[in-house]
Amino acid sequence: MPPRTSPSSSSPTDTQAAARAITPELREWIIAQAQAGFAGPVVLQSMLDAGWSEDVATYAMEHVLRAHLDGLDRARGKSAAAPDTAPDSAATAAPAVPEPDLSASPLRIDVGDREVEVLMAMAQPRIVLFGNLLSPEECDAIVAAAAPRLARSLTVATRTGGEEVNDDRTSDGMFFQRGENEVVRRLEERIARLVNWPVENGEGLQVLHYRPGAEYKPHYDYFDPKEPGTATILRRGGQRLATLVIYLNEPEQGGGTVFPDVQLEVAPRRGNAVFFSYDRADPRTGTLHGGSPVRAGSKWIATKWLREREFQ
Ligand code: PD2
Ligand code: ZN
Repeated sequence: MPPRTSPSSSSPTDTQAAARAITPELREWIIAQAQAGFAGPVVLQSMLDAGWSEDVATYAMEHVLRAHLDGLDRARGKSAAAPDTAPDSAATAAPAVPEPDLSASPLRIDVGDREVEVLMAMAQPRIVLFGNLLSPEECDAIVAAAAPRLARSLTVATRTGGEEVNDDRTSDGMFFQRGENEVVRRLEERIARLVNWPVENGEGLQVLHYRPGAEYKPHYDYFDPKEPGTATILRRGGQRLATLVIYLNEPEQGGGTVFPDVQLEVAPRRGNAVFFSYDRADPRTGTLHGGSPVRAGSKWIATKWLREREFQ
């Protein structure tokens, strides 16, 4: 039998509730049924018999199986757009998105030259809070290298594929080239090991500086497929799949990173980082997030966005 429903997920009022109903337990059960050779309608009927609403069951089946198949395609080095009929080697399935290995509920993850702490993990949306990603000295070194190069932040303009000043984002910012200096290179290698995603698929590290009053209003980090400029943007490495926001200092007040869909606020602690992933460009991922206004002091962060393919 499939895992049982929770009262809130058996009759959702929207697709976000449906997305939240996909627990790791349910995901594993659906994949196991598919691997055992049960046809979709049979699996669906088992879920309905166990009390799942039709909406949630259909959504969960589509979502879980698509993400699983994308993972298999990636593991075989193929694009999801060009599937083949090779037999499933499910045991070697790679996740479809960057993902830390938390299967053994580790308190720490060895990233080669450092032990990163796992402070909090949420399944849906996928959000993981890490501690000790950077030392205080490394944070200071990144700020010092970025400070002389700051300019008013631009955001990618999906209408045109270019960049524009955006009133929703009142910070100053800059981008490092990937591997531009020793500390950036070290950080990029750590991130690659932490979330099991190639360094080459990462955009250059972005550094942002928020003064008192500055904020980044809630937004999604993926590129909206409905916007005309998105096709141009996607030529450089495909969609964004995950974000890591790294705190380089501590504002005196304010400046948390908020996830309004799940009413979560992450405190900006120096050296810590919040990771979140989104397996499709859709609000149903629940990854709406923003930077709250800085009330006192200032805030420095570095953001790493991870793409589907090599980012050139
Ligand atoms: O500064 C933040 O907390 C923040 C919030 C939302 C950064 C970003 N998004 C980003 O860089 O995308
Ligand atoms: Zn963002």
